[in-house]
Amino acid sequence: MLIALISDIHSNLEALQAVWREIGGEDVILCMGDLVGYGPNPNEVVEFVRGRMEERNFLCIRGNHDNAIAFGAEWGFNPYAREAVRWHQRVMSIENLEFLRRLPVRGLFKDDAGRSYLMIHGSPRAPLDEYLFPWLPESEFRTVLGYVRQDDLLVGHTHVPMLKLINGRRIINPGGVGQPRDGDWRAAYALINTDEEPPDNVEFHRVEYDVEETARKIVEAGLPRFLAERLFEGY
Ligand SMILES: [Mn+2]
Repeated sequence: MLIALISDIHSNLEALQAVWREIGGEDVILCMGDLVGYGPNPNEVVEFVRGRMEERNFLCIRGNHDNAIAFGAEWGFNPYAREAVRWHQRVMSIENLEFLRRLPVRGLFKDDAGRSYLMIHGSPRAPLDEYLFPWLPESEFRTVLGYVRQDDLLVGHTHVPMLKLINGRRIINPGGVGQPRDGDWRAAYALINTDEEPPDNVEFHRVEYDVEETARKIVEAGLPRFLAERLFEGY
């Protein structure tokens, strides 16, 4: 079984389509939230995901931007993010907002080898808000795993790819599809191959997409220009 991990699409349709061309045929897709926010195509991204969730094995949880846009909970957002939240609330359809409201905060998955996974956008301690950055001390990751009953924890939120291994258990972040922040502008995703032995059966991938087009649409929509510029730098 091949499990594709994606996260933080952020209304970037071009990045999602580029990733989908590589993972669309995998057995399972697990998405760790933030379908929307920042980018220019929230309705298109949500409708793409809704359609695929109906026809195949595709699980998706809620991120802090999905939550902010669906419920108006934007505390702690920077001015650019907040402006994008307001813009999303104006342009998104009722049906798509309702879809965001129904996304669960946590997801569970068990693969065909019996390994179990907890999906959460931020961390078990603050599901929508805490950032598990790769440079945190190992003791933090140990503490976090203390709140998880499953074998592995799958997160998003930082937009930085990460693999932490602690006593045979893993914390995996595939990186950001639609707004990478590790200095590489290309869309990020990861693959778990359950035909191989864990923990070394996860691979991180990058794929180029039409970033010029996404940036053009951000500016055209009247969203902050900074949100277009950062896509080229991957920060
Ligand atoms: Mn995000």
